[in-house]
Amino acid sequence: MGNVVVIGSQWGDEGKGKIVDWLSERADVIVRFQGGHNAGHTLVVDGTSYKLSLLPSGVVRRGKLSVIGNGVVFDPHAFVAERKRLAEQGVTINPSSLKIADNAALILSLHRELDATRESSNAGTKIGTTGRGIGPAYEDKVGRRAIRVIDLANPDALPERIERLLAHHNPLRRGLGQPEVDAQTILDELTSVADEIVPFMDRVWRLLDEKRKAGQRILFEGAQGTLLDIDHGTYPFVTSSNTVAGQAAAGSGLGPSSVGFVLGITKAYTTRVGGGPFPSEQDNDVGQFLGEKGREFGTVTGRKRRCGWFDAVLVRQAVAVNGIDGLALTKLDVLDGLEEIKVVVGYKLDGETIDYLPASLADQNRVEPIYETFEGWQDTTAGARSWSDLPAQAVKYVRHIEELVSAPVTLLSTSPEREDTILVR
Ligand code: 2SA
Ligand code: MG
Repeated sequence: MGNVVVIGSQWGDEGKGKIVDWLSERADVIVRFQGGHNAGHTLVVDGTSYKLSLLPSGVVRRGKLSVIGNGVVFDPHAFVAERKRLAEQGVTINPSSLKIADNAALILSLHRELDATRESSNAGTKIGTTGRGIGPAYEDKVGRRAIRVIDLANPDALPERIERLLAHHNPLRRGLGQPEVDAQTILDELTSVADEIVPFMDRVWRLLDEKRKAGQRILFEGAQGTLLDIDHGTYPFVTSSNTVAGQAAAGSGLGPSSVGFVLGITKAYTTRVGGGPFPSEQDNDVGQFLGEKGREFGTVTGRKRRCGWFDAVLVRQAVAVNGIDGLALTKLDVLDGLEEIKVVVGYKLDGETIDYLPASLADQNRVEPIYETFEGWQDTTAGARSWSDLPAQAVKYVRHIEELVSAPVTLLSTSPEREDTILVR
């Protein structure tokens, strides 16, 4: 195995956790390159279940180097809490096993507050965020006023950075009817945690370059999914980072030629959390069936996910924008026992057939899915460990998905257990 980037090809929650864990066993370095503690992975290693939201999956394995890249928005207090939680489970994370990019932007309490205020007010568009302050932190980064990891190592320069930040935030808070924040509060928030962060800080771009030259295998661990990408997703119902494979390079400081194989994780049906368009959503018995059988609740927030049929239009678009080399198809077993299974093969918009997701939100809400109907299978696929264990109809379904989205299925996951993974090619 060379380097691999794992990305979600739908709206997140495709089952990246299990696949990343499977691959991390075979990698030397595991890198997160976007998002923050809005991600959610449950890893089951030797019977113990670990819940991660900010840390790369490599932290639960000995001898792996984990890296938080510059593209991540880093909440220092969430880091301390997650590290403590893992320590209670016997997993120690120290500065030799984890590196945090010195040029990553921080998430502060004021970002979380702004996220919450916006989501609870009726004024703006309710996105249904995870409430972690992700969006506001990225806004400050792009607005060139963020406080970054490196600033924690230079406490003398902090007051000036904070003044600059508050010159933006306090007027904004006043406008939203929120009390102003004073500089000392932010300073205390940062200085109280600096000692627990600074030892992990590193020039990640250089470190990764060295690892690359040494022939080490690097796994890039994406969070969320392509349709939540700030540019390519269902804007404005998206997260605030680029979630596509190209971001693995920009968000880590390793050039694109080293990113390697692009593995798109794809669920055999579709889910999304939060608001926004979802053409194949089944707000009915079918959606209920998928949600219950697939246990579709968020890892971190416990939110119930909306469910619908597989949408080949969306995944085909994800294959193109990510340059997906192969798909890992997950949760096929959730479809076991259905009389018939539907797949979106195109959309109707104003009487015309289209084969893409239109860029405008209004059109995304208006498209009518064109379905193809498959005969289901009554035998179980759960726990299948080879292609020949699968019912003929299930094989047909997988083969047809490959054709519709123009990408081969390279991995097939048939249960949450790590061993229940079929390597197709
Ligand atoms: P945010 O908080 O600004 O990133 O939210 C913006 C949109 O992005 C969606 N989003 C997610 N959707 C599914 N899963 C996510 N991660 C966790 C998980 C979350 C959880 O993997 O289980 O525990 O629910 C995730 N993170 C962001 C969010 O729903 C908004 O639509
Ligand atoms: Mg998830």
